[in-house]
Amino acid sequence: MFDYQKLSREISYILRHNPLKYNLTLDKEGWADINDLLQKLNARSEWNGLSKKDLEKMIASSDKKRHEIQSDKIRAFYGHSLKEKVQKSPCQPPNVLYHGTVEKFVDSILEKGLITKERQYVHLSTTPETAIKVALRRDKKAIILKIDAQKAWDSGIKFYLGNEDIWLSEPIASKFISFLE
Ligand code: HQG
Repeated sequence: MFDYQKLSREISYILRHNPLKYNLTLDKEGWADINDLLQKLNARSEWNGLSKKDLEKMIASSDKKRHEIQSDKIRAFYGHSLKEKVQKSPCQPPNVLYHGTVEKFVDSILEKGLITKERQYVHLSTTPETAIKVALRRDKKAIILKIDAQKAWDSGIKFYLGNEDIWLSEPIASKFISFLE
């Protein structure tokens, strides 16, 4: 039985930051060949015996979708840290997205808009529920902002699909931001 949390971190590292170190090539959309990946991992004693079934279990047992498998390929969702390289193309977002934040940031957000801070992109949620969860990581009281994603996209701000709960974007000017009633 493998430690799937550890495996997930390891695979994120390989696919997001350092595929070359493992002699893996990713295609334009970030996909790596599962058999190549397994071969590299199996060469290490810790992951000896690892199979595709384990990768599937790893994804199923994670609370967040960090990876996806399609037939014989696997890729990591991206956007979590500054170092990550985006391999996907911009993508038109839903009309409205949400951002969960906390009271102490509100004035600054209304002044400067949403900025990326330590990340490569601003994280936006597809539902208010997800935005609330993101905000509650920081404070007991969540502030939920509504983003006019359609207008932001029309104005040239780029959006990228993160996973089914999260979209990523370039900084969002305050004129596209309102409070969720
Ligand atoms: C705030 C988790 C002042 C912003 C979750 C947020 C999420 C500003 C904080 C993902 C600002 C940045 C991302 C401005 C934005 N002035 N504060 N102009 N603009 N902020 O952690 O959105 O754990 O970088 O509101 O699932 O909280 O990484 O972003 O409070 O999707 O897997 O600055 O983190 O995923 O904080 O969370 P973060 P976030 P992982």
